[in-house]
Amino acid sequence: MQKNSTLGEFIIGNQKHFKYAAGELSRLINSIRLAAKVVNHEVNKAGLVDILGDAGDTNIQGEDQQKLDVYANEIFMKRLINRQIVCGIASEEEDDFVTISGSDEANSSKYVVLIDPLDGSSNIDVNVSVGTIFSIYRRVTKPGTPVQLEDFLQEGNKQVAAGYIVYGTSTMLVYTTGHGVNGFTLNPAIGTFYLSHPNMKFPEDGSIYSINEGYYSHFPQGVKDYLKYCQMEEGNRPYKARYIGSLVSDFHRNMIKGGIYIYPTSSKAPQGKLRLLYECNPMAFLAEQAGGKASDGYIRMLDIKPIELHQRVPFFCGSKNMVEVAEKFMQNHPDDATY
Ligand code: AHM
Ligand code: MG
Repeated sequence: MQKNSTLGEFIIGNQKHFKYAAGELSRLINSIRLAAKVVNHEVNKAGLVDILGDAGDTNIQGEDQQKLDVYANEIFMKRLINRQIVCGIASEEEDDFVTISGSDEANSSKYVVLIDPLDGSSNIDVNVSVGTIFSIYRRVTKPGTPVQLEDFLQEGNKQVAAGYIVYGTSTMLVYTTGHGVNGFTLNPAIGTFYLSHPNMKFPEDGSIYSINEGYYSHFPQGVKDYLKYCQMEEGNRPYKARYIGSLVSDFHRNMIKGGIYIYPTSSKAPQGKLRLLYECNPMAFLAEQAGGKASDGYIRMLDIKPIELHQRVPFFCGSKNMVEVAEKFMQNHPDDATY
């Protein structure tokens, strides 16, 4: 598919890659694309909240102003539910998964979606990029019956598609269906995503490390040792430290420039902070599809068997060689593998 083709054209043009229910998956990705445009519109107006009223206030029509993460959650949920193209959704913003039934189409739908509607939302108030992360699986229970928890608690290696939208200096949708990673940039004037970054690849090596180093004293020894390694004067080191505090943006930059992102366990967050199902697995799938690597420091992220919807895990992700070196430092402390 040539550069400059639209996302709509690309989705249709690549249907042949899917083994089953291709039309259904295409329509699902299309719905995410449409919801992303609505959320993008709202995110871009975020600075005007100071003029028009704070979240939590009542606006001129007497409606409550919403926080953007709540709004984004509603948009994605509503779009997917109304179009009746998935049988279940789990969102970082919801306590439990949502079962979609009603029409024959939803009842027979084969896909479930897991979503973090607005990740890094604490960055919105300060005009820093945020993102949406999504992950799609085929259900494992029988179509036509209500979805079950086991449909969502699948290993990341079972994902059929995953992606993110980064609301940055420009808005991009980046996704994979297991055949490489492609990035599309929104032309806001006409509301169309164009293929701008075909076949994205992590450089095998890099010189950027992204971690919240403020928590250094709380990190496990393997991470502390790796950070000292990053800062040592040797070869292409010391590395640059770059941490936006918005996973999607940090990942996006590292994929383009080469780097590693780490959110480890700490004495403050003994399981880590990031969620396996909504954040780590989709990013890990994208990373691997782009030639990168992702793990919990010890085992491949995509092979971790989830035990609960909102499970947290430590996350090491990025350029292959960098992740492998970080893993070596972790493996010197095997006791930290149980968290
Ligand atoms: P969120 O889902 O509450 O937005 O938290 C996830 C975000 C990531 O985007 C980011 O990398 C991380 O939290 C930053 O956390 P910290 O401020 O602890 O460094
Ligand atoms: Mg999040």
